[in-house]
Amino acid sequence: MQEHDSKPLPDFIEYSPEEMEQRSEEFYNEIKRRHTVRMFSDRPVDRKIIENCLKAAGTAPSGANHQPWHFAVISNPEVKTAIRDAAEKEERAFYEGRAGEEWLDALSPLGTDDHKPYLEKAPWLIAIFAQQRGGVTVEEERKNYYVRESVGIATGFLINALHHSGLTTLTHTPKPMTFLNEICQRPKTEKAYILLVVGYPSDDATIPDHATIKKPLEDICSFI
Ligand code: IYR
Repeated sequence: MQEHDSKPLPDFIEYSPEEMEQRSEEFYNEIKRRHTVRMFSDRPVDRKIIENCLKAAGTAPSGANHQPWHFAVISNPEVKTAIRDAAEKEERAFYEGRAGEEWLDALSPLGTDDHKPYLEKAPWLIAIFAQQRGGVTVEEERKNYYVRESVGIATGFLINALHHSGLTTLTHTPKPMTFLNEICQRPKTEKAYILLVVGYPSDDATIPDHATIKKPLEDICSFI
């Protein structure tokens, strides 16, 4: 390996094979209770929980460790209303035809439409931005690498952390999402990636049957 500054692996924990099997099963049992929810309660959620989950997201692997993400976290009701208004405007055009027949057909079992009340109701919105330029500190202005992969992994960590904390999420993707740059005051060099809606589910929350169809192991992997 090339000469570089390094330290011994600081915090790896070795488990017995039995513990490993148990932990892997427990993790699966926890993560399979994660469901995308579109019916939120307005019950408040402490900022500290959101901050811990964002710290977890920030540990994700990334291209050259440049951590090319920014999380704009919104709880202000006026900002939420502005986001809802802008998102519903785009979604109206989407559902009125911009999506095309094939896409709308794929969405029909989910029951989604241009009505997005959760953008005002849920206590937290997290607008996730992908940075084309940056570096290992925020002062740097270098090229970033594997930006979408890195931000996707960090978003996965965040969704997992929020679920583990006892919250539900919706990975919302209004199309286009460019309005988020202006509302969240982010530079044009950042691209809105996903708008995560975070909170408790409403008491009458449901999930579409369609969303519970998960491909079995043999259909998602091959051991070669
Ligand atoms: N952004 C729209 C449409 C939508 C698209 C996909 I792909 C989904 O899995 C769900 C919805 C909306 O949020 O309604």
